[in-house]
Amino acid sequence: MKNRIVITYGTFDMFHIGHLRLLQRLARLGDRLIVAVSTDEFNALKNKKTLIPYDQRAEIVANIACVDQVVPEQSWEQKQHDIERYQVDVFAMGNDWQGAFDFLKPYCEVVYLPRTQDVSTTELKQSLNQFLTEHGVQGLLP
Ligand code: C2G
Repeated sequence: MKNRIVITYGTFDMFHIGHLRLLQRLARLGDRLIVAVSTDEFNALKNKKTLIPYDQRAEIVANIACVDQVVPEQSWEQKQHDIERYQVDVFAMGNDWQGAFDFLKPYCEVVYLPRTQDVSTTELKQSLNQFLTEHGVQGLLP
């Protein structure tokens, strides 16, 4: 019986409980979880500013117990290729991407899971900036 392979994609900047809960839920969808972590160059394409560089974000995700493999996400177009290359059965994302990747349905199952509420990198930065301001520290996070 073929191992059921799950893949997901993301930046995973300032790794937090929302990321962990999603990865844990994704891991339960199959036997093997592959995570494609967005490179710094690809994040620039996504207009996404990150605090933590790719090599550290990738190493953190690779060391999450439920993650079996980390690969770089370098383009929007690589998903279909990855599905073939890694013999993926399930493509899954948080539902802030609901419907965005339905074009992959001919190649594998496409699943969108509810996001973890009340936590995001943006909210973490806002809390940190508030903390810094309250303690009179300049140079806030972008
Ligand atoms: N996520 C979540 N709950 C949160 C925050 C994030 O479930 N509180 C999920 C997102 O839905 C996403 C994953 O965690 O599936 C990674 O989130 P980001 O690092 O913000 O990834 P993103 O920038 O959306 O990149 O090609 C797809 C993109 O690379 C996705």
